[in-house]
Amino acid sequence: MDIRERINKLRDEINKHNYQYYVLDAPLIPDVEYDHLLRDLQALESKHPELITADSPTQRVGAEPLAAFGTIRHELPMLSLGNAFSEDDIIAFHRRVTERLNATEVPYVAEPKLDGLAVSLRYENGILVSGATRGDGNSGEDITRNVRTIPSIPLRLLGTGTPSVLEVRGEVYMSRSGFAALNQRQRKQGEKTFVNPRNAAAGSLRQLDPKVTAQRPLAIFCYGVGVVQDYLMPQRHSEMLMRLKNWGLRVSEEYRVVNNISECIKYYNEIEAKRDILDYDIDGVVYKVDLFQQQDALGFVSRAPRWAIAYKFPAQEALTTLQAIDIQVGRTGALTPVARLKPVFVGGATITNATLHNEDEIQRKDIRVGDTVVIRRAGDVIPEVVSALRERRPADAVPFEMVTACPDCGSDVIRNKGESVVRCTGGLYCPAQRKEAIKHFASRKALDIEGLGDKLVDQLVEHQLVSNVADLYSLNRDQLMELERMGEKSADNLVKAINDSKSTTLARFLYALGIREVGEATALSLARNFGQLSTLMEASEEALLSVPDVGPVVAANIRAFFRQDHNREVIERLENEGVHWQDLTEFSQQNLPLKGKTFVITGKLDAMTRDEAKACLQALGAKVSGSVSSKTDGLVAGHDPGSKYTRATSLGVEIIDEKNLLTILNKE
Ligand code: 5U1
Repeated sequence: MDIRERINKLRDEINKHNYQYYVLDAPLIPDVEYDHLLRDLQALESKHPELITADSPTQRVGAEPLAAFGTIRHELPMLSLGNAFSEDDIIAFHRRVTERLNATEVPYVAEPKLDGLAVSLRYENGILVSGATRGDGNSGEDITRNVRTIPSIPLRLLGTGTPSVLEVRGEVYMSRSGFAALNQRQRKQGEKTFVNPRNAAAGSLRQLDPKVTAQRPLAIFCYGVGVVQDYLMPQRHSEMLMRLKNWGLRVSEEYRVVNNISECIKYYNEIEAKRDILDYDIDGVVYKVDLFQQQDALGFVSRAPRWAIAYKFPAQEALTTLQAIDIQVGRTGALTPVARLKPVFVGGATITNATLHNEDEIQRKDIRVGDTVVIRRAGDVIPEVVSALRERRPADAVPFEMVTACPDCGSDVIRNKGESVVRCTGGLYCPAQRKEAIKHFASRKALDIEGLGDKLVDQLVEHQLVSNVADLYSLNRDQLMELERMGEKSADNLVKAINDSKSTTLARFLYALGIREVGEATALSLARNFGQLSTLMEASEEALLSVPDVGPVVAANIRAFFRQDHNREVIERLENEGVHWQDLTEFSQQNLPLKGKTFVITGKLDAMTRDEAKACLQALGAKVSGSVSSKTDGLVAGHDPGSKYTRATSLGVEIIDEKNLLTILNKE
């Protein structure tokens, strides 16, 4: 047998044992023998490095740590699940399903709902090529190098006849026993311990150094598929689970086909009763319509399938004393009242803080400092204060009053009509918002400072080199070179990029200020309508309301922002540093390029929502109408345009596809 054959044979042998051990939980050989096989393979590969392949079982851990995760777009979105909290919710779900399908009996697959992190794995011709977090459902972080270290994730699928492309969806988690061992190890080494298995799994999966991930006891349960190419799909989800298992992917042993509501409820009760003896955390069960054909017929509502639901276990609750209410300023300026609690153990963790959501909730629940309160913790959700026990209220309990100034920077706070959130208005100045404000300011659609990424902003703020956006313009190469991973050339490039950003447009500058709800389109509208920053800064509410895309809330946000001396000082400094743009006064409303034109928008656009497209067109002076008539100048048509498209073509109205729209809007 030649070397290549010996290597391949060893790899097949090791892959088989991985499968037996990690997927079937039925090892065929003792650990020492397995180690022996692995060492033999390592020895052969080190003698013949030219024969090493990425899917070899020796190649789980990559070499160098990454500086940051890249992004992976999910070819099919990763969906989220609707929640049910009672039998009635499940009955209602079943009714919706049967009514839509016009069927009396619908088989479901019931599965435990793991309390871990959703991931998507992509196999091409049977080889693992990438792994991504769920992210926002459309794209997530590229964690390929980390998922490769997880022993129950095969680097190569077993068997032949696998799809040319297979996206597998599943949950990465840490077993309870693994979690306990990890924390013990962390304690011994004087390192920080983790609060619960979910946090530990999340922290481990999001390590930039895959060697760290490799040392963490992570595992996966696969529960579905995304894109599948060149493969005859089975008719049922339950069959697909079997196929995943046969390909070497780990699938929960606990899934079951259930045929009616009473079987669904029975399954829930059985799993709940088993919950404490499982070696992993679950927070409920999931029901999925078994037949793919029926799933397709049911479709989706927004991001959640109509054919599946999570029936969550009741949250865990405990009693404790509310010692104080602090105000926390979030990265975006939202002020959240946070309960400081007498430490209490609930749902597997000691809780000292819990959210009180907002001032209305506190008033509605009549919660006072000194009260005995009920704390609830559900899965990965931040613990919350549910209620106060009035009968235990001490005479000196203190009612809550919301602050009128930001506790971090002293700026005024604002609460918009119809909103429950109170926000700090010192966006450019407030320390709590510092990092976010700078990241936003430097982002591509704002001042577009190439090379000034999130990590660098974190460092600049942490090294106290930058405390607001104006400080960026006095940075020099020597200061930058003190930062991690910053060489001479990168420092020079960044200084140049910062300098180049000084020449901008008023619209970009306004967007860069990060005024609440002033997105790109609104900023463009404001720039076109006011032409000059100074006019906008002094604009009355009435003047602001006359701008397309500006309603009372946006107007109030703009006025509150420019009212803060702190913000005005930063703007003045930016102008003194040389940030400039062309005066747009000549673009005042009469000269807007689409003045007098009427458009209708239909179908789904990729680059923006229909509302954003509408605002952008309005900013250029166009009218946007809801229906097509002979007076319509153009129909902007995205995907699946529907009847407006038919009507427009029959009336001879010009059809504008998304590419043309972007050209019109000058966004290409
Ligand atoms: N077991 C299981 N967990 N889980 C989570 N199945 C499952 N399916 C999911 C999610 C988010 O989503 C699909 C139904 C789309």
